Amino acid sequence: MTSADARDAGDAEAFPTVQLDLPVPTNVRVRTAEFVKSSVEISQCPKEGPPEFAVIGRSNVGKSSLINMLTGRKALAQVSKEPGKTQCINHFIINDSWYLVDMPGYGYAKRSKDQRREFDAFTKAYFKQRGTLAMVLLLVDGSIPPQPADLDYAAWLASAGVPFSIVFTKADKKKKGGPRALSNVAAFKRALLEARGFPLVPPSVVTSAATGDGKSELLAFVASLRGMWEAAKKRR
Ligand SMILES: Nc1nc2c(ncn2[C@@H]2O[C@H](COP(=O)(O)OP(=O)(O)OP(=O)(O)O)[C@@H](O)[C@H]2O)c(=O)[nH]1
Ligand SMILES: [Mg+2]
Repeated sequence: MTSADARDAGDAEAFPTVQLDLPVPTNVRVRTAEFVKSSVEISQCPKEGPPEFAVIGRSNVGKSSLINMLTGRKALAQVSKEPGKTQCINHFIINDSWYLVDMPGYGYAKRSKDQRREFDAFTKAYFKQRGTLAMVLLLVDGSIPPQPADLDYAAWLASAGVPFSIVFTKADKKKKGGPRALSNVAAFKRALLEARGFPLVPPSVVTSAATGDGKSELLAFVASLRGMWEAAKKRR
């Protein structure tokens, strides 16, 4: 363990974190993953049914890459060095029983203001209206210091009552900000608590689409949430 890792581990324990009472995960493994459809309007999205896990985050943060990493498919979701690649809500069905949903990123400077507003309104409406949305995975680049746009998005999700967890991406990349800077992951959590007034830090996983780090942890987390979803459905 490097000293930075040790500091991360120490900090991780120090943050008050939302504790979910999750069932033991079953059906963790991805056996099949298929593209279902792209939608530019909520009315075009597949009929509500299976639980959905939607991936959101700044343009270029690695949303599509994460979906490919989780499903073990190189090009299921389209990845690009150019930001703004994903322009629709894309549903992928996993094991014929749950959805991974790829979303257009926010904060892409080259889009016009109107276009940005349109994408933003569309994804936010989806988060508020979709009855089968189990969890939003908010992706945050772990290789750079906390960005206001990501903190703003987390604050919006919380204020709108949308359940979300944080997936830190690009853990393989060298951290920017100098050796004495707080680790980016810890700094982001601290900013949520201190600058944005969160009482607790949402659940989080550190990942790399390049190395596969965090893959089994995130799949197990999602499987537990599906277990919780199924149990809640039986009670309804
Ligand atoms: N080193 C490294 N690069 C990554 C990782 N994840 C994504 N990338 C790179 O980051 C760039 C953007 O990845 P995408 O998956 O297309 O990002 P996105 O969030 O879907 O972007 P938009 O669809 O434009 O919103 C690509 O060049 C990826 O190869 C990672 O974990 N590590
Ligand atoms: Mg994308």
